[in-house]
Amino acid sequence: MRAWSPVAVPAVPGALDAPVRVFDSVTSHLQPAGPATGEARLYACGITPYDATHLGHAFTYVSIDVLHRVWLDAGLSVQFAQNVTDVDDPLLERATATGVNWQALAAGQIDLFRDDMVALRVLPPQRLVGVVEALDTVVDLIEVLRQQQAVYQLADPAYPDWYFSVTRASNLLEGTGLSVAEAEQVFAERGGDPGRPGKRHQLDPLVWRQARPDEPSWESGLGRGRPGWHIECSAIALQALGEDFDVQAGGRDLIFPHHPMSAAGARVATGHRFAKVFLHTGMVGLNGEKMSKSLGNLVFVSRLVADGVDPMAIRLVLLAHHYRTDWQYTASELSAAQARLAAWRAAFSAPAGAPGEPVVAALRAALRADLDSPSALAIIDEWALSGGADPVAPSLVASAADALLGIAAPSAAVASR
Ligand code: 5CA
Ligand code: ZN
Repeated sequence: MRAWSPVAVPAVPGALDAPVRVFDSVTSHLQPAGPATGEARLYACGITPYDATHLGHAFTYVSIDVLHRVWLDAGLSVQFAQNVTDVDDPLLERATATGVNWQALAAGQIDLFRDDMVALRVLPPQRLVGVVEALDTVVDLIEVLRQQQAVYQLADPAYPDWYFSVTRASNLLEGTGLSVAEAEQVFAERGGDPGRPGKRHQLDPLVWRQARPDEPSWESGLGRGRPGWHIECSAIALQALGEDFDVQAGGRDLIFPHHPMSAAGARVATGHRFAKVFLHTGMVGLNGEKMSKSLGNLVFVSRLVADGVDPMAIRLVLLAHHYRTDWQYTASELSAAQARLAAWRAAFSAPAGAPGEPVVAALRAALRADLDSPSALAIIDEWALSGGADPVAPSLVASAADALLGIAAPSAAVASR
């Protein structure tokens, strides 16, 4: 499907000879991410489009966008793919509960998501792939697994669904910190069905669900049905990026079961690693609870923007938190970001400032060391406060803030409000 409009990224003079490192959840260590030269390949787990972009989603995608920008600044090209879970249980449940057509619900929410990503200046993926448009790819991957007897059909006469055999993949729980018993519990909480009779292993994930009355379904060699969740990302990522790509990214709620399950299916099918590094962002909450569609405690990007909040202030709220931390949104976060944005813009439009080169070098160093955006913001704060006589500094630091952090001068639309 169509992604969203491109976002211009200025080139920033100078270079830093340091690898980009991020924290890999599987090894629990900082790891180099992306090659030294050439092309970096990135997959981000996309939205399930049944509720507009909340600040939790925005935090995850802005964090991933910083990695994208840091790679570009390091001279790499970036091949970026993202899925959209445009058919799955929660979407269908919401459509039924609200009496709307599931496709119309998804289409409307995907449009809102695109608008929000543009407002937040998130660089678009080259491939934004919906599950519905990728059905053949998903079925083909399940067929490869079937030839290897890594999937099986349940002996349920009503609904002989297909499952992936997790015992075929080694190290399923590596890096999750979970015992098998704990994993079963988390699996049940996040869409899994550990207790279903007839499964070979309680953690086996559904890969193809036979058609139920009143559910969308498609013909395939596996019977009429629809894909399970994890296998969709295995198939879409492999198709868009190939095996052994650089980074698989998403929120921390995907540490288990989604990412290990997606990786396991892909590994068994291809004999290669899925991704080299698994990056996970912290969870954003409101009033002490994780912000989630099911809890309904959401702050929407589109709502804030409609209320006249500058999207760059929203982006600064998000960047003020390191991508690996869990945090709670409060209104005072927004006022602090608005004050910071005003101070930066004043400094960027001043006739002169303190020398810019050391600022750019420090920004690069902070961001290449595990995407330390809070330090990056502090570096620009300090520069903006210090003042100086260097006439090229304001435009140099402004271009670095734009290229690396995605914080740009007001757009015509925002300025005219
Ligand atoms: N479609 C699947 C991924 S294949 C999915 O998890 N969709 S989602 O709409 O629920 O979430 C989209 C992205 O936002 C995921 O990466 C998820 O981990 C992240 N996310 C969801 N809630 C939060 C939150 N409260 N804080 C931070 N990130 C979140
Ligand atoms: Zn995914």
